[in-house]
Amino acid sequence: MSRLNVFSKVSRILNNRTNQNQFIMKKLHLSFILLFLFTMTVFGQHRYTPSKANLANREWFQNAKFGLFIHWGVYSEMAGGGDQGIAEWIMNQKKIPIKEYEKLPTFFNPTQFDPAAWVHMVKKAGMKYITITSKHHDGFAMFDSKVSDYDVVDRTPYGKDILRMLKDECDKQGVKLFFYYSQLDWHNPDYFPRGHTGREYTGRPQSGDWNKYLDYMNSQLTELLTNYGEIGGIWFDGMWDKPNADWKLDDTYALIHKLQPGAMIGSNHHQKPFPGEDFQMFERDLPGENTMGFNQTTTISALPLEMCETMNGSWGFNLVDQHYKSSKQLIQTMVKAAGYGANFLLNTGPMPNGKIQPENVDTLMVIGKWLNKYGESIYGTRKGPIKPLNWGATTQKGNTIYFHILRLAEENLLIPNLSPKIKSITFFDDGSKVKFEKTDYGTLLQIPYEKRKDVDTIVKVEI
Ligand code: FHN
Repeated sequence: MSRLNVFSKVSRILNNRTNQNQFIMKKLHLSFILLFLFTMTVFGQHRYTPSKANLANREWFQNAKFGLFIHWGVYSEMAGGGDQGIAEWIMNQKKIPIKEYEKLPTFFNPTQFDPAAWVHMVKKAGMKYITITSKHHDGFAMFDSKVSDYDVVDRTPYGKDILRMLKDECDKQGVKLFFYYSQLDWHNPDYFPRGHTGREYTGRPQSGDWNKYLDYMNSQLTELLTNYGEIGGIWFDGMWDKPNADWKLDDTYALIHKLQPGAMIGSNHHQKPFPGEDFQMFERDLPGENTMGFNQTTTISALPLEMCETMNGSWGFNLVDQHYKSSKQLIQTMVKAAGYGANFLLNTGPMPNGKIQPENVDTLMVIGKWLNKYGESIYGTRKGPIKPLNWGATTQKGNTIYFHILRLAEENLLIPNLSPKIKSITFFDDGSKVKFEKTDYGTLLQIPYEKRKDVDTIVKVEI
């Protein structure tokens, strides 16, 4: 072999090696980038560590168990427009252009709004917190916003900050206040590109600046988190209108947690919780269920849970919807929710004069009376050892398990054998002993018909 040949062979081998090395290096480089991106994503997802105050609030929230949801806005004046539908959606349902809808605030004058009476009612109902709409999908703020004049102070003859009035009263009477905030907005032109709702009929130009909208939203949230003292948290809704948009949740959530580290964030996006959220909610369904078609996920996370429910079929005040759920039905739903460890957020839509519908007040008072007697089996509990079933649910506090028997055709209830061992079983109402027997199939409890309560027969099991 000539020298030249040897040289070119060696150089070919070396070249190949270099190419191979370069290839390996490139591969390594790419893997590195991918690893970095992956770590960033994962790290990003986990970088939120709830503050001590936040964890304490989560604990408080889980103990509280029962709250009032309030859907109040200028839509209440239309009272559902004679339809059975969801009254707060009237702008979208009836395709009312912004120009016309803006007339509603000009005669919104709830002179009979008495926040002290509202909060008093809440306490009598056994509720521990309120979640009120600060802005619903129509974009109208029920507080004094400085970044927009489309609010209750600037646009209505009433001219007072509803949220401030309510917050002051909540503080006086020791009730926590959460703010519902709709990310979806049918009024702001920068909510663009539009989502599934609030489209052409609104009369907005076919242009807008999405980032400007997010700034607007974050500014309003800043107002809510700085001007009203300590709040329970923010209850988001509306992301489902534009599920694929870049909501920059990390920024918004970080802002909220920076302004009030204790404030809890929840979002009704109907999916499993996103990083940065502090509780998970279920709309008109028990956790994991999907009878209404909202809950896209059956995931029940380890976060505190909440189920929200209407008293009739509407959130906002609806004049013609008389399909009220009975207090029995609502108590039983609350009990089942508690059996999942979830809070029950029961809604009312106040009337345009500022009063709460008497039908709703009556129902709340019945629930309050029930809780007054049986609250021990709900407040401060966590889900019990047996998942809610047709017959009822279980809740637990320390070594006490509460069996809530809601419907049971037979006089016996077979439950799995519990560990640690059962020490005693008594009826909640009169403390009398419940006869029980351990079998190979489980423990058989005797629940005679004469001991039954109409709403909930509670049996206390000590382990
Ligand atoms: O569209 C809203 C509706 O008006 C109401 O506010 C409920 C409450 O959970 N959430 C949305 C529907 O998912």
